[in-house]
Amino acid sequence: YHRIHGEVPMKEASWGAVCDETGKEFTDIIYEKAVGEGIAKITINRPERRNAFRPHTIKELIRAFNDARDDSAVGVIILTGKGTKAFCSGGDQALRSSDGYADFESFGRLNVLDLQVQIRRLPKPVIAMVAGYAVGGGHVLHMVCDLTIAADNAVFGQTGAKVGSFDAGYGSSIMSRLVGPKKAREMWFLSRFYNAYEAEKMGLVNVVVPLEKLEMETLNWCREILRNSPTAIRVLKSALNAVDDGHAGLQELGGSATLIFYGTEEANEGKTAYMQRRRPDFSKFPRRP
Ligand code: S0N
Repeated sequence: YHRIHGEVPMKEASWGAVCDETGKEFTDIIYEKAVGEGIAKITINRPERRNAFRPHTIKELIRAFNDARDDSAVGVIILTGKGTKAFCSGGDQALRSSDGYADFESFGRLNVLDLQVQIRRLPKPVIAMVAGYAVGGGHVLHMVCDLTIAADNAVFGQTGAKVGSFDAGYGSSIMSRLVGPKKAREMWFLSRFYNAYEAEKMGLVNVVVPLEKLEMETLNWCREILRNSPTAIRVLKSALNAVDDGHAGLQELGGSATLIFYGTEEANEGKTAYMQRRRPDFSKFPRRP
């Protein structure tokens, strides 16, 4: 039979809070998993700063994403911001120094770049759930996610040229892929903000929904994904990124191929023969056209 879009029943999730790996509570993020469902939700929790991130925020995000990656019960991850005013407003400008962003440590960092790579390579879909502003480094974060569900109050834009910074990595190359090279230049050179519907038209977001339906709609997308083959999705994610990510993209895609190959009798024959100190017999395995 043919399953049609929207068949997944609409229901709220029951969220359970997750601590960090040492049992301590996170300070700059909220990390939750939906009870009985394969959904993790990571929320940047600095609403008084429009969810701007400091190095510590990024460290916590990286730990939460690591946990979600390693938890085989999790199949899809939501990244969002606390409250309705902002998804994320980028790097905390109050902490910007001459060598990056510095909080407790005496040296600066741009560790958000590590987080971007982590999201990109994570073999599970990451969905940005955006209410309010997704600007600056916060805009780049939603772009590196696999899908973006936007509330009708969402606002998108890059501020780099205005505040004296730029993301010449994924922030430029992925944007150009998403909206095309001319529009990408417009976004970066003019530092304009775009509303949710303009962003949808530009190809920056998948869908725009009323603010009050944002989480429900995002959960629905998660549940639809979770009905599908995790291996197919894993390989598709790495395949969709492979060309743009060059050697690293191919390595990710190749890793998935190896993982799948390990599950075959043919691969097992090689390992078993080694362990039994005999010559492997691959003669029975087909040399497919
Ligand atoms: C988001 C905006 C548009 C919201 O405006 P609104 O609603 O009028 O609120 P405000 O009154 O402006 O803000 C409320 C409070 O929040 C503070 N705040 C907001 N954003 C930030 C921020 N990014 N850093 C620090 N504080 C922030 C306000 O100061 C205010 O506080 P109070 O109440 O105490 O006055 C508007 O707020 C806005 O435009 N924000 C700034 C957006 C911005 O320019 N972000 C930085 C852009 N750059 C990056 O993100 C760089 C990212 C990065 O790490 C990087 C990556 C790769 C390569 C290089 C870099 C690099 O750093 O250079």
